[in-house]
Formats: sequence, C-alpha cells, structure tokens
Amino acid sequence: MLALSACTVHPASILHPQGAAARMEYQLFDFSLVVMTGVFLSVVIPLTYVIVRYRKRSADQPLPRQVEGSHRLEILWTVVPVILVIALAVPTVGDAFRLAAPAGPNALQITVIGHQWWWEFRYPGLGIVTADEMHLPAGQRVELTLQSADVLHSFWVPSLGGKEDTVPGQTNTMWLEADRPGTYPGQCAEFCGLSHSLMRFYVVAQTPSAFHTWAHGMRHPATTPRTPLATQGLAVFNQFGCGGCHTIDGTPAQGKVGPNLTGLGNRSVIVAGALQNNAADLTQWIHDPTAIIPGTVMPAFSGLSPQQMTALTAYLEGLK
Ligand code: HEC
Ligand SMILES: [Cu+2]
Repeated sequence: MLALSACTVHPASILHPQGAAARMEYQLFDFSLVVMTGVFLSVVIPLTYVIVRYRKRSADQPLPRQVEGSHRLEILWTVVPVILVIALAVPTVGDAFRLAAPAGPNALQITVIGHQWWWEFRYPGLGIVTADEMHLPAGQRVELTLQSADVLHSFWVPSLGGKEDTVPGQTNTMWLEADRPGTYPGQCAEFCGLSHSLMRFYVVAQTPSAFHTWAHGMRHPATTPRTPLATQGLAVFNQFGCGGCHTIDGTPAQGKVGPNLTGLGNRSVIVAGALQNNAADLTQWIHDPTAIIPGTVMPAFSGLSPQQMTALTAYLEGLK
C-alpha cells in the first residue's frame, strides 16, 4: 500500500518541481535525504547486528566483559556529524541567499495580498487587479511582493517554490518561475481562521504571447453590458449594493472589501477556487456564501428572484 501511494503525480507536490526556485529547494531536500539515509543505516545496521549477535542466549550466561570509554570512537562520532552538518549547511545557506536575492530587472512584478480567505493579485506595471488566479509568463522570473490585509497568511505554490508569509504591516518578497505553461495549484499555508483550508488559488503560467493577450483583455475589460439581460443584471448589481464591496474598473463600483471583479468572465474559478466560474456556481455563491466559505463577510443575497439572479450572473459572466 505504501509503495502504491507513491504512484500518483500530484500537481501540488514539492517532489515534482516545475521551476528554478522549486528545483533548488528540491535538490536540497534530495541531498539531505541521502545524507540522513546514510546516517540512519550506519546506526541501524550495526545496532541490529549487535542485538542479534550478542543477545543473552541462556539464563545462566555471565555478563560480558565491561568496557568503558574509547577516545577513538568518541572523536569519530563527534567529527563525522560535524562534517555532515557543514555539508548540509553550505548549500542550504547559499540557496537561502540565492532565493532571497532580487529577481533582476526583467522580472515581472506582482503584489500578492492575503485576505481572509482569498488571494488578491496586483500587477502594478500593467494596471491589473484580480483574485484567485495569478497569471504569469512561463520561463520568466516573477518577483512577488507579499502583504496581508488582515492576519498572517502564507503564500505557497508547492511545485513552483517555498512558502513565504504575508504579515500585517510588513512587506516580504520572493521570486519564482515556471518552466512551462500549465496550471499550478497553491494554498495558504498558515492557519488564518475558520476557512483557512479553503484559501486556495491557481498560478496559470502561459506562453508569453498568451500572457500578453490575457493582460490586454484585463486592461481593456468590458464595462458596459452587451445584452439586454446583462443590462438588467447591472441594475440588480447596483440595486443590491454589490459595488460597496467590489470594484469593477470603468464603473461606479469601487468597493475594496471583496475581490476586484474586473474581467471576471476571463477566469475559470471563483471564490478561491472553491467554485467554477459558471452561472450555476455563481448563483449558489450569491445565494448563500457562508455555505461555501464559512465566516466570509459577503452576506447572503437570498432575496433575489430567479429572474434577477439570471440577469446578474449574465452581467458578471459578460465581464470579459
Ligand atoms: C460586505 C461585502 C460584500 C458585498 C456587499 C458583496 N460581496 Fe461579493 N464578496 C465579498 C468577499 C469578501 C468575497 C470573497 C470571498 C472569499 O473568496 O472568501 C466576495 C466574493 C464574491 C465573488 C467571487 C469573486 C472571486 O474573485 O472569486 C463574486 C462573484 C461576488 N462576490 C459577487 C457579489 C455580488 C453579485 C454581490 C451583490 C449581490 C456581492 N458580491 C456583494 C464581499 C462582498
Ligand atoms: Cu490564509
């Protein structure tokens, strides 16, 4: 069973690094595993041999000759561990500095803000603000500036790099890079309240041209509804005060409590990846958010009629 459990390739695994930062960390992991396995075997094999070879064979067997102290052995088992600790420390400290170094002038800058319980991604150079899905160009270094809107969170994309905390009132940085286009799951790795375990997100690495297409779409989002149904939806959005908490660029909705909904139609997931981006899931969310994210500040809008809901979701889905 144990051997079989190693068969799946899980996308969120430090054991399958998909970028430069993750690979450095994985190589350290591999190296320590080899060293530690050597230490384990060099203790357990002689120990097992001694236990079997010198066990008490009969009740009247006398005690063996008692010996005490051996300078040679004591020097050996002091010097060997010191050498091993140095061998582990040199690459670890070196990588820690390499990972903390600035990502270079060509790095794409993204600000990551942890909220209870969702992730906000801002691209200061591109004028984009979004949530849940962090897009980046594959093969290019990305420098992350990490902040928190409320409590401690920890940003973690296992297959792309290590964890870095988002700390209230403080700014941390890290860099990461994805070798190839793909979708890499991430999650909050620091207990941050009731729905901590639901605080997920995705890193969507794209070819540079696909990334630019995405960025262009996000910078020039639809702001006016394109169908009569969506126009009704905008009225519902205003009537129920959604704009008090949500921003939609180019509209009067400028709320800052919840995720920025600009370009929402371009996303594949909503609500920290707990739901898909379609009319049915949006309806479920707007009707009863606490059923999905216990403790969320978004109130339930159970008073919407089915017609109002259809119009509202048509408006939201059309934001692309
Ligand atoms: C009191 C503030 C508040 C109000 C009012 C509010 N929301 Fe929200 N909304 C939030 C918060 C906070 C979240 C993030 C929940 C999470 O992921 O944990 C959210 C999430 C969402 C999401 C998912 C967005 C994403 O990026 O995943 C949608 C869609 C949404 N709200 C639509 C609406 C609509 C439509 C209305 C009006 C009917 C509305 N909200 C009213 C606070 C609010
Ligand atoms: Cu968190």
